[in-house]
Amino acid sequence: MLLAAIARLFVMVSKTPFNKIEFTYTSWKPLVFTRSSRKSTGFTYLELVLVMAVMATVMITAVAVYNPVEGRAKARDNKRINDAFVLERIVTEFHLDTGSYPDIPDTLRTSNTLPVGTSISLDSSAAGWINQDLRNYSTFLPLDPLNDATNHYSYIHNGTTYEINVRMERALSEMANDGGNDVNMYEIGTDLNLISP
Ligand SMILES: [Ca+2]
Ligand SMILES: [Ca+2]
Repeated sequence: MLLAAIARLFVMVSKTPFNKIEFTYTSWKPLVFTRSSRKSTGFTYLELVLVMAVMATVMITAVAVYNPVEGRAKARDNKRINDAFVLERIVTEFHLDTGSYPDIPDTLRTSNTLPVGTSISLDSSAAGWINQDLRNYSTFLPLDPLNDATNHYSYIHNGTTYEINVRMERALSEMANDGGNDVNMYEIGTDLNLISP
């Protein structure tokens, strides 16, 4: 009955000029739409209410499914996970080639801060937020999409192990289940206790 009512409503509206549609309603009796010829369509009040309810539900569902704010945060998190693995590759390949990890040991580096003594740019692989010439491994150093005081990347090593941290906005389970010691960070590396909350 519902689908039939929707079909009848669209057929009637598409074939009849708006100013030619008339309707009458008395109590719970059928609400009758008529053409100018006075031919009854038999469209009832109950059918009209159901059609309006379905349309409202569809609109509410569409808004809930497509949340642009949520979508942008998830896109940023996808970039962060990808960047974390890029950083891991850079650090690992540098270690394989040189036997040491990039930058000086026991010094926390963050992607929103240039190390003292460097004056290029944060994303420079020549001397960026990780103060090491890494141009053989990457054109640029990854930066967090926001790269502010809350959301930025972190890196440290102690000469034998390293850790990389990335803070997500929506990927909470990934941060909590990475085996590290901080549920609010996505942690990768060879020792996830080097950086603590
Ligand atoms: Ca974690
Ligand atoms: Ca950690």
